[in-house]
Amino acid sequence: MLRRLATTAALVSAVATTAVVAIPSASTAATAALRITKIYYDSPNADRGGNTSLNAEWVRITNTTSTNRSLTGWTLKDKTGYTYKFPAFTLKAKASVYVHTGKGTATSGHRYYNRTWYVWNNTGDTAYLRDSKGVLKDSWAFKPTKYGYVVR
Ligand SMILES: [Ca+2]
Repeated sequence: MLRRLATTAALVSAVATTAVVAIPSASTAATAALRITKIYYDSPNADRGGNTSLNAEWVRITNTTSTNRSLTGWTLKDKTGYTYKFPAFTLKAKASVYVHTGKGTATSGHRYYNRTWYVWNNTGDTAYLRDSKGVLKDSWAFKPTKYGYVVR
């Protein structure tokens, strides 16, 4: 009986190991051309909802390739479903764009959700980057750090 349990445990372990190995290889995250590279989910100081504070909360998306890439119609979304949708937009080769939570004037490097309250949960959240067809291009489930941001 003990032996049988041990065999079963070994089998479960082997299956679990296979699953763990399979997830990264099936994911596009590690090699995503357009990648979420930093999330400042907890803006400095108390969350009082001022526009400066809201804009200190942001997500950085990086074009890791050496060619310009269109982000037109792409969306950035949190777990709750708060969505920023890119209008006609091109992210240049090796460039990054910051998507801020608050209001502001959109530029080639800074975009704005135009929200009046925070998007990214200080207790951890998930960011999803999808193309104009809704295909998931990158995602990042993050846990809080002592820095208030996560980077990769
Ligand atoms: Ca936050």
